[in-house]
Amino acid sequence: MRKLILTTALMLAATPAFAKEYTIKEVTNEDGGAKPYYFTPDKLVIKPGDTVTFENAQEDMHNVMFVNVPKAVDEMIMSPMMEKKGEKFSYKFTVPGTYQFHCHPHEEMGMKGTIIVGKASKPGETKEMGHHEKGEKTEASHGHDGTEAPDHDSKAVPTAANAQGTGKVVSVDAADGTIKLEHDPIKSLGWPKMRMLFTADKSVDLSGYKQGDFVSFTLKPVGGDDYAIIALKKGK
Ligand SMILES: [Cu+2]
Repeated sequence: MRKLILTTALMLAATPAFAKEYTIKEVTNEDGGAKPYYFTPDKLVIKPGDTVTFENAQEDMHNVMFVNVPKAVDEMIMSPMMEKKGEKFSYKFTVPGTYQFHCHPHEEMGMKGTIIVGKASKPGETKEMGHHEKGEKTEASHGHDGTEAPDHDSKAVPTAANAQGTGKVVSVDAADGTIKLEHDPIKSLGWPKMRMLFTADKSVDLSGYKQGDFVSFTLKPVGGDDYAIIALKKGK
């Protein structure tokens, strides 16, 4: 009997008495500037059992993807795309360690953050989560029949099919085969209006384009999260 009581006491001690709830906001700074998109706070230290809620601070597109997590985490932690002010995504953290996350549409603009649960992970104790896998898989299975694996999560994951877009030319480097565009939102990829540098396929002639031109274009996934322009024409 005494043994049983002791076991119960140990179990109680291991369970956090008061799990806390935290909020991280996803912010678009309308004025642009050096930090147009960010999470706030972008660093958080919590205890196992605590819950973090990500909340969209305005009408804009953001999401949350955990890209590097403790090895014992066996699921992809990822929110659907959020578009409306006040939209939320919550996750309860139970595995201790260091978690790194980003907003997929704004990753390249530095929209990312870190959550430490209990104790920071040492080097080698975390793993990359494969949110790139989907694109690579589709790329690998890019057969002549054009069939794609069924998409059970099309709301949450940007699709890896070709995508159409429109936008305005910011700059062109025809010799380098790159073009910077301020593109309009691309719904099928979950991308908001953004400035992005694209590589153009060799078949695309960039020499006739200049700053300020309105363009329509087709993007093709080329592995990971990268897309190349495979067709380009003037006008929207
Ligand atoms: Cu974002």
